[in-house]
Amino acid sequence: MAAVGDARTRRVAVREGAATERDVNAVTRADIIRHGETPAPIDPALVDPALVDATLADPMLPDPKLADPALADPAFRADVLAGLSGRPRAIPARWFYDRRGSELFEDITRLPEYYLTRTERSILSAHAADIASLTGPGRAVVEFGSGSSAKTPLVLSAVAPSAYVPIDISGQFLRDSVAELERQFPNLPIHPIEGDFMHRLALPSAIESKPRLGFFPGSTIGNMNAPAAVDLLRAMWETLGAGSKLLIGIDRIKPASVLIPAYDDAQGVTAEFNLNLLHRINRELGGTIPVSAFRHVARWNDTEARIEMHLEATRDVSFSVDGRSFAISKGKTIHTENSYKYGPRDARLLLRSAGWTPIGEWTDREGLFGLILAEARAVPAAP
Ligand code: SAH
Ligand code: AVI
Repeated sequence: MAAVGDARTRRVAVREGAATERDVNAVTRADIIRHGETPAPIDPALVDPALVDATLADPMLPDPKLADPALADPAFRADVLAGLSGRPRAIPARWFYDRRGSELFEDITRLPEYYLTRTERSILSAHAADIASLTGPGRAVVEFGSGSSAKTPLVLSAVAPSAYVPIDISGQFLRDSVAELERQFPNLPIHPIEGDFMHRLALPSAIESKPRLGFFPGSTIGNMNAPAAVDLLRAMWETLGAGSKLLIGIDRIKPASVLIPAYDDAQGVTAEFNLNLLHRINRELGGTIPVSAFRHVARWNDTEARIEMHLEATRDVSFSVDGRSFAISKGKTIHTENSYKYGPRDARLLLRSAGWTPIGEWTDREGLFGLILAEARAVPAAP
């Protein structure tokens, strides 16, 4: 999937799959109108209604897709049905990020216990000049899982980019953050891509000839296990190309007494973020899950060096999703997220395993969080 268009006529393509002309033209009228333009005629033959993501629709209009499970994202349905049928029960964390989930994640980033965001931001601010001197000007910045793009201005202001390509699965949130960045950087061409970065994504042709800087902040890499993380970093290498650079934020291993509260905060925002997945299943897949019969659980798994989030049934429950029946006994859980933490050497090894050579590294005074700049190099054979 891909997005094309210059800063004036931006189009956000939708859903996973190849970057076909058909995908690229699957835009919503709401998208065009919101950018203050006369709606361009869309060739109906090129628009597959099943490809138009509900998150792109005007939030003021009732969204028929959300009311009809038959129109729900097939990948979401498949992951949920497989995840509830499998043992242990598990649903991929990327499905947290509907509109509400993205908003709740933003609330998490402001929690006193969630040290990651403010620490990474402070590292970026303190070392912006070093980062800029190692990257050089004129690069197209490609951000993976851009979310609200809250940290992006720090990077864009420092590295004098030639273009910005934010990639995120949460379409409406992506569009809102692009609108905000357009106000802050009116002369910067921005080419958003709504899509799953775990799948191969074609970059906009407008940045074809430009050197690239990948930006992958927030320790989102930690939400993948090691094989998936290496696959993704390799795919980024292929997508961005030899000579590209990657600025990546990776959270570090630290005592459970710091980690657990970061994922189980006193105000219950992380619990709401986790439970929102069940609400999303009910909303989009016609589920009948009794959400109040589940509680949020955050555990530190020291052997795996990861925080695990689960939803635990507080009583025996039975429900249906998309017409299929499920039962979960009291005390059993649905595993909803892993957040892997890395020591500094582990993080560098992870990058090297995927062909990225670290060329700069920064941390905060307490060593809570690591920011690494790496270069896509052909790796020489062993000695
Ligand atoms: N980069 C931001 C947001 C991190 S939250 C920060 O540092 O604060 C993780 C973001 O990645 C969310 O915006 C979510 O929608 C997006 N995301 C998660 N899985 C994704 C996937 N598989 N493909 C694309 N975006 C994804
Ligand atoms: C996006 N990701 C890096 C967050 C994390 O810390 O693993 C998601 C999150 N889950 C609970 N709180 C925040």
